[in-house]
Amino acid sequence: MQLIRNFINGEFVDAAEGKTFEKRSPLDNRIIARVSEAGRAEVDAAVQAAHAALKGEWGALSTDQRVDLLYGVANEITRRFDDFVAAEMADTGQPHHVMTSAFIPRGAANFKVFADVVKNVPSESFQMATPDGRGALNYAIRLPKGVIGVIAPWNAPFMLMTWKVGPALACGNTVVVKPSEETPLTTTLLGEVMNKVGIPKGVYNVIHGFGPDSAGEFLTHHPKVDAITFTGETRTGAAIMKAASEGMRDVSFELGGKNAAIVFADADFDAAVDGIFRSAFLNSGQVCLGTERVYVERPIFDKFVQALKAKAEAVKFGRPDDHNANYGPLISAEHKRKVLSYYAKAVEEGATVVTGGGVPQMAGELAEGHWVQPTIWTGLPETAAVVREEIFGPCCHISPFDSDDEVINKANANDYGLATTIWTTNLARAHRVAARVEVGITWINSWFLRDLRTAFGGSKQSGIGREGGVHSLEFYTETRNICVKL
Ligand code: NAD
Ligand code: 6OH
Repeated sequence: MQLIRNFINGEFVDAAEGKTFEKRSPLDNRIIARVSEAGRAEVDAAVQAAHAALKGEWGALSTDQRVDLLYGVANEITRRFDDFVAAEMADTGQPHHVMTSAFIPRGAANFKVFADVVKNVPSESFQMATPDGRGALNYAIRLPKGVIGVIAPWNAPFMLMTWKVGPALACGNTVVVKPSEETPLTTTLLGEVMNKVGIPKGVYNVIHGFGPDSAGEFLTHHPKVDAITFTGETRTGAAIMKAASEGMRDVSFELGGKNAAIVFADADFDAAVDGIFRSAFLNSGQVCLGTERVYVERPIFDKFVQALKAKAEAVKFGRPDDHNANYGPLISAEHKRKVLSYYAKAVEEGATVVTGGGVPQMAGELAEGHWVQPTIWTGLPETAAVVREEIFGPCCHISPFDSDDEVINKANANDYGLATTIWTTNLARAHRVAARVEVGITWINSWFLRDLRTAFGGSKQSGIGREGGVHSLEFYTETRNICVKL
């Protein structure tokens, strides 16, 4: 049985107490690895190593030298592309094409793009007048914040973890990463890449474990962690924020969503159906930016529901490497229970189940996996739990609307505010509506089209702060102003 170790100060290490937990395959619930669970001692060793690296070789590098090393990381991820694809497929059970077209290339891009950003960022300067007429010059320098605690989720593990680690290292910080207990593999594999390309010891550290009373909590409470960046559930974010208040540490949070899609009757119909199919069901609906609420203008409502139903019913469940399959399971038995409890609740609340609502028949050992059907509901009021709460599964509720004001009010009547999509050929209306929807990210006639230089993050309970391009520098560096009397 494969043992997944912690990666501390450039070495793969077991926990001193020898504690391990199991990693099961989402496909068939088989145990595929054991994972060494970091205790307080390992978390402390990782943070101390990260701290020492800041004061050592890493801290002494020029920006150009750091940038070259990060290009090396990106290239080495690309060279070991197949290993990362295999590891991420084993962890998540998601299809091969999702890994190769999106999630793993983004891992490499997350290092390359932020290396480019730090290389090209201008610095601020202001000249000022002084009473003696000679003036003064202010200029700003950016310094790394220090040791960054990175807490990552399981839904797109490699992409979301490197989205934090890339900019953190580009800015000269060091990191201690706690991947989700559900997805330990690619984060650990990245340790091999770091050693291969010569990233100094202690710059990138990985500790495995759970949240409360485990590695996550030990890391977020560690006094030598200077800032915490987290992607995951809003409730977990609240617990981490409390921990960060000890010592006044900064946080950056990408949290949950209950994203609305707005489809106007004049939309390119097929493009809208395709886009919403992807946004509701990609990665088995386990995408924070995914659509769980669809609002369709009344004249095309029935036609739209039928078209989305047909696509949802055409998915082919199967293993990631089965070329006849295109659809994977949920991450865990626990998550399957949660999603199915919402499927039951929708029925209790009086939904019309357009399609799905249960589990597919799987043959052989796959019958033990965490499969659920893509599910579409109609007919619920906005107050229903499945219309208000984040489910994070392959499901959406579709309701009709009659006016811009009505649909904007409905889209905004939610505690979350992560992303929205608007589908119309009337671009003037699209811009007007986009400005009024209370979210951090709006796509018009598309979904998940990502330029990594743009601001990314959520409004309301979907997050704190923005990352992406120069916005990441605001979190991963500290700006100091120097005033020179001339
Ligand atoms: P989660 O909050 O359960 O766990 C995320 C991470 O936090 C895991 O590594 C977990 O071990 C750790 N953790 C849990 N409790 C902790 C604690 N008390 N202290 C420290 N660490 C702790 O989230 P998840 O189930 O892994 O991911 C799904 C959630 O993530 C969904 O809500 C989804 O919307 C959200 N998400 C958001 C974005 C975004 O960009 N906004 C992206 C992906 C996922
Ligand atoms: C959530 O599941 C997806 C988040 C995406 C990003 O953080 C990104 O950078 O594209």
